[in-house]
Amino acid sequence: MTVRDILILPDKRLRLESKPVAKIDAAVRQLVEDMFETMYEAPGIGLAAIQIGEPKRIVTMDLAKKDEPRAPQVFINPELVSTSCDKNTHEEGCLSIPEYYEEVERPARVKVRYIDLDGQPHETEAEGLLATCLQHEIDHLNGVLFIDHISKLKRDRVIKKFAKAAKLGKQPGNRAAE
Ligand code: GNR
Ligand code: NI
Repeated sequence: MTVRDILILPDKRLRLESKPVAKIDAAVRQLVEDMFETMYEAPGIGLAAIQIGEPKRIVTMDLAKKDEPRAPQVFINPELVSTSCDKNTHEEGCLSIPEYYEEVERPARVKVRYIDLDGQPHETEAEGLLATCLQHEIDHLNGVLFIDHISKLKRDRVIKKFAKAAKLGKQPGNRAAE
């Protein structure tokens, strides 16, 4: 179990299309463990494998509240089967774009197909935070970030801020770096 480094904007690997998992072997189980360790330590409620530099279609998630016991969930090769016409707006953040939050409108409900760590297929309907988070994570597997769903003005502003910080070898959000 290892806490791994999280890729930060403008790391180009965040734009890669992740590859489906063909076989759930020891390496995949190890990667999932690392993803949970990294996600809990960050802390975040979801993580896509590419965020730790592994372009594989694997998502970890835990939507339990702070006072609740952990509720780890793993989605392998998740696919959006269908999305509702009605939308929902939720404030989103991303561990790869630290300390930037913005409202994002997405379908309110989604049907998702995936396989679990035992290789068993599932299809589930999600709404609320789970629907938002699943869409956010599946986007990562396709090289899409939540800032791609906000206005171009806001997106360009945040990309510029992170590009500048990277050039200075610093992280925006860290006030000393600004
Ligand atoms: O920790 C996270 N919080 C969050 C809040 C609203 C919508 C999506 C998310 S996912 C994010 C962790 C992350 O970057 N996952 O890719
Ligand atoms: Ni994210």
